[in-house]
Amino acid sequence: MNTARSTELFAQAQKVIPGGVNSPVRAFKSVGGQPLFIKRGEGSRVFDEDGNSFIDYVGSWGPLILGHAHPGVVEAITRAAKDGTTFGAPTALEVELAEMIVEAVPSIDMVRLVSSGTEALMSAIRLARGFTGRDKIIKFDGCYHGHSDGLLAKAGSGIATFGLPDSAGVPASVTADTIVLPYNNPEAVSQAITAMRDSIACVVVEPVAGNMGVVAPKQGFLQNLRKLCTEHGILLLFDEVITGFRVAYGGAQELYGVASDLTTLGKIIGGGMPIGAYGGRRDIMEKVAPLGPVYQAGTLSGNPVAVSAGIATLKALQEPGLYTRLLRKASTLEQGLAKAAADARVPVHINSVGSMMTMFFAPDPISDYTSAKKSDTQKYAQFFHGMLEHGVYMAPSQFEAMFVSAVHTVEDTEFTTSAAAEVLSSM
Ligand code: KE4
Repeated sequence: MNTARSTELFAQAQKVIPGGVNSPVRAFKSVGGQPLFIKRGEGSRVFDEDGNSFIDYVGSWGPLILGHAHPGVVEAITRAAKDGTTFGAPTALEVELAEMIVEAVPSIDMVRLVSSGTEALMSAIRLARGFTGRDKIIKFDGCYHGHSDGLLAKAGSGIATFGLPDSAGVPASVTADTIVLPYNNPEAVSQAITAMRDSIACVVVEPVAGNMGVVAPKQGFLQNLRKLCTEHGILLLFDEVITGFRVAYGGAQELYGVASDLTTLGKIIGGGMPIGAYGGRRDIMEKVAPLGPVYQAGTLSGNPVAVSAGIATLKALQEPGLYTRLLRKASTLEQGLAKAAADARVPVHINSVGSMMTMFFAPDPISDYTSAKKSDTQKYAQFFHGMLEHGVYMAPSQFEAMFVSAVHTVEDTEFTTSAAAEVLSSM
């Protein structure tokens, strides 16, 4: 595959951008090789600077449930931009998107729009602390909630001990209030809450984990979190930046029938433009400035261009039967990949929820970060590059989700599974 132009651009990029990328995972560090510079996308495909074409399952890490350059979304962006890109003043459009979100997620009475998922989580955590007057938070190992200091924490020595910085530059004093527990482990949560009693402001969780690879909540895990939080006056914060409008129109809350007190959103609600949101119970959201004492602000929060892209996206997602078709497509792909691996006798476990999935190169089922880390990342890297050579762009990391969009075709699925059969049998 000719990648001369990407190679040239990567050399150029590394001179002026750290690692040559504006977000680490794009650098292909965990799969080796050099990143491809993408020139354009259309539907289920991306085209790189050297003219190579790929069926895309990264989907920009989640936003592109309608595929690349969806005509309705592009038209909405163009129309909005022609009227001005941002005013720093309220607009009717952001009210329309807020109303659509409130209508889609019953637990959200009010919502504040921001410009990234990180900003949404950072703000929601501050709000949970401001509302409860408590400082500690619980997060789960392997879950990622953006890069604000308090959430870049790894597990401490034991249950209910304080978290340790998971990045240089994060003070230990900040992660001391972050407790990191194993995902899908109700006992650990009960122990931590009993030990820390009424000093915990919130439990933040990806209701379907996407950042250790896809890991679904075990039966009762989310319901147990709901019960414990209610009993102890702890706010339950569902980070639905990935799952929101992905696993169902109402997100994981609709899929699993568990309502959180606060929810964060991003990705899909911006239709590919920069956006984030946090929302929840009215009595909690009324603590947010200028109404209440919890400060949060943003120059481009709710800007008309991103909001218009989001509105167009959510309107398209309301098409009857869309999620059913999406699930059927994803299931067909999953079965095809699993069969290809079985025929090639390569041990894999595929975890999927709706149209998000991960193919773990591991002999045993994956239900938390400890088991996910047992995956053979070398094998995954080999698979990734083999698929790339065959014109299929998978996630450049074993520990990420891949996404099927509403515009992936049957031919895409067949092409992908036959490519996988060839690559896996050569491994
Ligand atoms: P952003 O700040 O990247 O918009 O959102 C942070 C975030 C919050 N919560 C969840 C569950 C997320 O998955 C993310 C961001 N996801 C990563 C990859 N899974 C985005 C890709 C990247 O970091 O480049």
